[in-house]
Amino acid sequence: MKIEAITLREIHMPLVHFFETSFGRTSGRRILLLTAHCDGGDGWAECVAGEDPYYCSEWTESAWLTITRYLAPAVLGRSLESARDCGALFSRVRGHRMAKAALENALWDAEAKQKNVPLWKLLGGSRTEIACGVSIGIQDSVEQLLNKIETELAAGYRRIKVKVKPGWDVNVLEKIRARWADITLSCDANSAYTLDQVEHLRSFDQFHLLMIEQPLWDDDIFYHARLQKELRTAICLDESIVSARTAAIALETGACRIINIKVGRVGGFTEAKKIHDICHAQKIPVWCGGMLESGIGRAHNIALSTLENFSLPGDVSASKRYWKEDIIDPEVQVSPQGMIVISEQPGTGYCVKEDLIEKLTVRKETLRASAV
Ligand code: OSB
Ligand code: MG
Repeated sequence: MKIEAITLREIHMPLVHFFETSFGRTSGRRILLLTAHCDGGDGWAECVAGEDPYYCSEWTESAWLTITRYLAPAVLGRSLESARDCGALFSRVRGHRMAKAALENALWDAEAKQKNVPLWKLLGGSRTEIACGVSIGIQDSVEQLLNKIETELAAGYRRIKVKVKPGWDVNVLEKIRARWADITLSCDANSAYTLDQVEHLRSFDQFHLLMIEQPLWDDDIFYHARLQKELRTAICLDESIVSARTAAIALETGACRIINIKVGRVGGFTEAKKIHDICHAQKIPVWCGGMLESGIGRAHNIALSTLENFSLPGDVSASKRYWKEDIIDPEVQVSPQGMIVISEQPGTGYCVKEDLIEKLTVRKETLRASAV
């Protein structure tokens, strides 16, 4: 697979409904899309970095610069046996995992098309359909949140996750449980608490949640291990797990009992698969997280979710929850049973709507191997 050129572009897409977490509210996305032009055809991927460095240190501009100055030049003009091999070419660049994932995953997409196989099979997946949950942000009122939960349950989603932060947690969970005593429910704090709040976090146990996601600091596995000992509720780590190594440490220290895998956060499919395998060997269930992706990133999340140990419903939901019109065809659809059926087509099974993408593009740059 020879990498002849790379196109990076930024598109703007307004969200159907704002999304609010403990670190802020998003109303529209600035999304980076990367196209790897290879001799066997184009591969596409999305960089999931946010507009601001709040979820993690990467953001749109850092990803753009890291890709154009360091990552693209490391692979341009090269012939790779497989996408898996590009990790070694990036090893000099510390961090910037979302930027790395965009390029590596575009090569996985190109490789699947070149080999004429579905991406999910190339990744080693086996599921023919995947279970879906939803992540519901902080709303303007509890009433509004309850209405949203009602809509998502009616649509068939199999797990409801709500965002929490001090002041929007126990009071909210109480109202949810009063109305739905038995639904599969979890919460995500995006690091909104500290270890001083153990007693408060312990009070979440009464809601028999499936998990509490990332209660403490992103860079602290040790304190999560301490906290997990104090809680009956399983801790799920998101931000803290940035590599197979951090996943191994989290499991060895008992910092969590569930892991959320986001392919962007960990630097690409190769690392995501490693984390999946480590968890599988230790009987720790994983699920696929989301980053408010367009259809291109969403299609990659779907492919990853077919791996065997993705045994809990992911934050992989239908296109229409996010976008008036998605940039892939068909759009991602979720059945009334809360499932996405996996395509047998080569590549992701979703076509990229290049004309629409062109219209949404606000910035574009094509990089080519420098002539010798
Ligand atoms: O913590 O899982 C998170 C969105 C942006 C940043 C972080 C997170 C999220 C979500 C949304 O929870 C998941 C989705 O619906 O894509
Ligand atoms: Mg999370």
